[in-house]
Parts: sequence; structure tokens; C-alpha cells
Amino acid sequence: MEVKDLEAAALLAIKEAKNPEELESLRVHYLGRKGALTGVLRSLGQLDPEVRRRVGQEANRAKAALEEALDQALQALKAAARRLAATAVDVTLPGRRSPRGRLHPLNQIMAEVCDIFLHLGFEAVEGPEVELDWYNFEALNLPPDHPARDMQDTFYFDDKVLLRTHTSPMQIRTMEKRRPPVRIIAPGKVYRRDSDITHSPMFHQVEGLLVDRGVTFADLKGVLTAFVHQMFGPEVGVRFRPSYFPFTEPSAEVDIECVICRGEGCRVCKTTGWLEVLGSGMVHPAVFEAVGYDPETYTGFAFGLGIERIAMLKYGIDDIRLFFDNDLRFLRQF
Ligand code: 2U9
Repeated sequence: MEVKDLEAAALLAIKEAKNPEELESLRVHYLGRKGALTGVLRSLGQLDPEVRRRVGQEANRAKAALEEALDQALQALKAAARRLAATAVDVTLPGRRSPRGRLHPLNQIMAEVCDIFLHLGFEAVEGPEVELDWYNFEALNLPPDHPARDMQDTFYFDDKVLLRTHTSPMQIRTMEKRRPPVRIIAPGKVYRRDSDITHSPMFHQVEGLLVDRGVTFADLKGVLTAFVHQMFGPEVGVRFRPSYFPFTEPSAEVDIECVICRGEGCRVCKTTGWLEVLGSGMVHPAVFEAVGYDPETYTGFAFGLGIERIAMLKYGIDDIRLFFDNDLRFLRQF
């Protein structure tokens, strides 16, 4: 074979070599002791001096060219191998676990409270946090000069529009739309201009309302006692203490035996052995008048509780702001 053809075939094979081992066998094949090009150089002696010089020069040049090509190809393969190693994916490694989220403690308590009332036959209703004065105050027997309407306590947008201070507007909205029997709970966010270790300007309530013919205070006691026993345990003592709310008459606050000291007296119950967990009462006739229900035909009871307060009592937490700092070291404990 002509040196030129030999060289061309060798260069093509070098170009297509896939690994250093293939390159090495090409080097042996062309340039080794018994290699094709080496054979040409060895046989120069048999040629005419004229031809020998030409073929000799040609063969030496081809040898140098092949050595150069082999060397470059080897460097290129090594570089490619290094690049591959640097970006290699170990498909046998286990996958990264996605972090598992959980409910915020306030949402857990909220769900527990709602669940209990839903099982007792109540239906949950939700509505706007930006409310009209009528729904938040007027219809609830809170006339324009009532102290609860003070600018100090309520976030107002203007004369008539405000952030609801309780979820009671939803009971009014529901009664305006429906006839009795009504059995609803109103869970959600409420807003008051108050901020210290037990008050937050935004907090969560669940309120309830049951209206029908012949509803009595005994129904109120039965439903709220059932709730307390579901929520805090069947052995926990309950007491109803007289109170006052503009929208209920008579009104009562519901206390439970302290869940921290079991009634012995501690820091959480301020040594009384009792914790206030609910407000309640029979719906005031003026509230029924405001929504067009006849107070001679219908009676009802209502109640309200603060979710943050329940969570603080349940877990012995003394600062409400911990719920809103979003420190995972705190939140992961629940
Ligand atoms: C209508 C009629 C009556 C809702 C009630 C309470 C008593 C009460 C507080 C508990 C702690 C609010 O979150 S808190 O600060 N609530 O004590 N709420 S009776 O009475 C109603 C509501 C709507 C139409």
C-alpha cells in the first residue's frame, strides 16, 4: 500500500477511536515493531536510491503525523472522560426526600373544634373579614353609642366599613337569608386593636348559633358540655357562670377544670383551678327583631370561643405572639 493511503486510513481510524485502548492498538498496528509503517521504513533498503529517498521522507513525515494525531486523540479522550466524571450522576443514590409539612397548631385546634360541632349537626359558614357596621354591631344589639364600637377597639375603614371584631356577622347574614331551624358555626379570622402577650390584633374564633322553636338554656348547657367533654376529655369538670353580652340574655361563661393542674391551682389558672373557655347565652330578642325572626316563635342559643386562647391553655403557652413568629423550633412541637 502507498504511504499516503496508509496514512489516510490510519488518521481516519484514529479519529474514530472510542477509547485509549483502541488508540494504543492503532499505534501498535501502524507504528509498532511489526507495524505497517514500520514495515515500509524497514524495506527502504530494497529500493532504488532515488525512490528510497522520496519514500523515506514520505514515511518519516507520515510517522510524525500519526504520532501527533495519536497524541492529540488521546488528550481529547482523556479530557472528555474528565468532563464526564465531573458531571456524572450516580443513579444508585437514594432520592432527596421532600420535607413534610404539617398544620399550624392554630389550624389543628380550629379543625378539632369545627369537627366536634359538625358531628353535633352544625354546618360551617364563612364570609367577609371586611364588614359593614350593620352586621358587626347594629344588628347585634350594639347601638351607635355602645363602648364596644370605640375607635380604640375596632379597625375602621370609614364610618360604615370595618374589620370584623367577631364572626357574629355571619350569623346575622345567615338568618337574613334563611328561616329556622338554623344550626351553624362561623369559624374565621377577626380583628381588634389590641396587642400584648395574650392579645393579637388578628385572632381566630369559632362562634355558633342554634335557633328553632322551643330551644332552651338546657339545650345550650347540653351542647356546650358535650363539646367540652369531646375537646378536653369526658372527666373534665364544667361550670356555667353568669355573664353579660349585648347580643345574649341571659349570658353565661363556661369554665373547665384547669387542664394543667386538674383543679389544684397553678400559673395557668392563676390558682383558681378553673379556665374560661367559652362565652354563651340565649339570643337576645332584639337580635331576632333585627333579622325579622319573631322572638315569640323562636328562641336560640349562641356561643363563641377564641382559638388562640384554647391553644394556649391546652399547651400551657404564655405568649400569643409565638403563634405568629413562625419559628419552626416552636411550630414543630405540635
Ligand atoms: C348572634 C347572636 C349571638 C356569640 C357569642 C360570645 C358569647 C363570646 C367571645 C369568646 C372569646 C369572643 O373570641 S372571644 O373573644 N365570645 O363570649 N359570643 S355569645 O353570640 C351571638 C353571635 C351571633 C346573631
